[in-house]
Amino acid sequence: RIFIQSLSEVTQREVILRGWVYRLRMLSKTTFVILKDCSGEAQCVAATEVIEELHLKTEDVIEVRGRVRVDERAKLGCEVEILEARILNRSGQNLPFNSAADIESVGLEKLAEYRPLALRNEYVGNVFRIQAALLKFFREYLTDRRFTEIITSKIVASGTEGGTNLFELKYFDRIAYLAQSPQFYKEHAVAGYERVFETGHVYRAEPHSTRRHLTEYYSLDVEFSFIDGPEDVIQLERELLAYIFDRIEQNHAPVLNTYRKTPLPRMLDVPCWEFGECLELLKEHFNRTDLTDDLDPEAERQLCQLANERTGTAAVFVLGFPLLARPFYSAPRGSNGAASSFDLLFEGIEITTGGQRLHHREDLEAALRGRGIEPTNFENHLRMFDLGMPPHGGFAIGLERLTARILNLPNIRQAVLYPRDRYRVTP
Ligand code: AMO
Repeated sequence: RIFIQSLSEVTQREVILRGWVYRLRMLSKTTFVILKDCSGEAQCVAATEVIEELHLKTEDVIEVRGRVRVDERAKLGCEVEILEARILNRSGQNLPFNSAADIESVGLEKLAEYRPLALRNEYVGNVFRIQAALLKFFREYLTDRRFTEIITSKIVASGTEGGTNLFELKYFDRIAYLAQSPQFYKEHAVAGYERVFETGHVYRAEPHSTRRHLTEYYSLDVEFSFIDGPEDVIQLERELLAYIFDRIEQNHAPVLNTYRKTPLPRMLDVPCWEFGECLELLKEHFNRTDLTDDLDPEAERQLCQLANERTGTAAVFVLGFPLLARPFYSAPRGSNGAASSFDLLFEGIEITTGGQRLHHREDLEAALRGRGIEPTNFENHLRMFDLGMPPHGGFAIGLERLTARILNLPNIRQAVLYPRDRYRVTP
């Protein structure tokens, strides 16, 4: 058996191909079968009566024995003359759509409901190929810089991010929670390894169905020690994303260009604006007087628009959010109530939160008390800060949000194989 991608290397030879019938074009004498495997699409040709006898239809799984012959008109520069075709499995009758269909008309619901069929479609399938590449380059960059990959538990005893969006889990005779993020574990791990990263699912009980929220998403977490301030963390993220985007452009340009018209942002040039400065810009340019301690989705879009006008890149780091609006582990920035905590706004939406963390146990205890939380409730976390905790910081990127922005997908669900939201737990 040979993959379709290699057909042009074996012209005049007999080959065996296996795949799906992607398109069928029946003329009176000849039928063109566009066969698809994991490497591409090939034009196969047979007498129409042979195909009729087989009752072949699109989406059937077949094996073809054939001879490869040069044909300039075919996409690959060659086609396969079918000598024998065998059905490995028939697809069902009346499928809800055809994998070669114009996918825009199909709708998100059906695409998720009939995933295997959707994945055979170029436009849908390539989203997850690019997503896999993002993950690969994320791992590659960090591993090459002495970051150790860690894998931590998603069944936990407390929330890490504050707020009420925790999923409760009946855990034998007690209550546990699904992890909102690996925040505590990655902080513990930097006291052992100095530099760590983790990729994995995390859970947020988001009751609202929006285009940017999932209840289960994939978090790309980074944490490292011996930083001097949040700027070091921001710079690492610039360099990491610059590396990932370079690799995507080098290796996947033709696919990328089918989704976006503009090149990927030059991440090394992304500016960093103070939160207070952002509020003033929003007031001046968009008459926004309603914001105090956080940005809303509209403000994120507006700041990206301003960044684009000023720097040619629709991305900006916003640093110095009000301390009390950020989780208790955030380090302060100066003495005016700001946090050493930032967001990265990217083409209209927040894709990252990060910052410098508190690393002295007393400061963490005070931060908890300041939020009305009794530190003893977090003793299992706090005791790790007695074991030699260096100054550290890090960030987390939501993989689906990053994928959706890069590929210009309006809804985050288009960047998840099996989306989970308030109303969906199947398939
Ligand atoms: P935060 O809660 O801001 O920070 O999450 C980090 C990033 O995760 C993504 N994200 C989501 N994606 C899809 N659906 C959701 N419901 C959702 N919630 C968040 C976003 C966001 O920027 N521990 C910190 C990170 C850190 O400081 O290292 C944290 O979890 O892209």
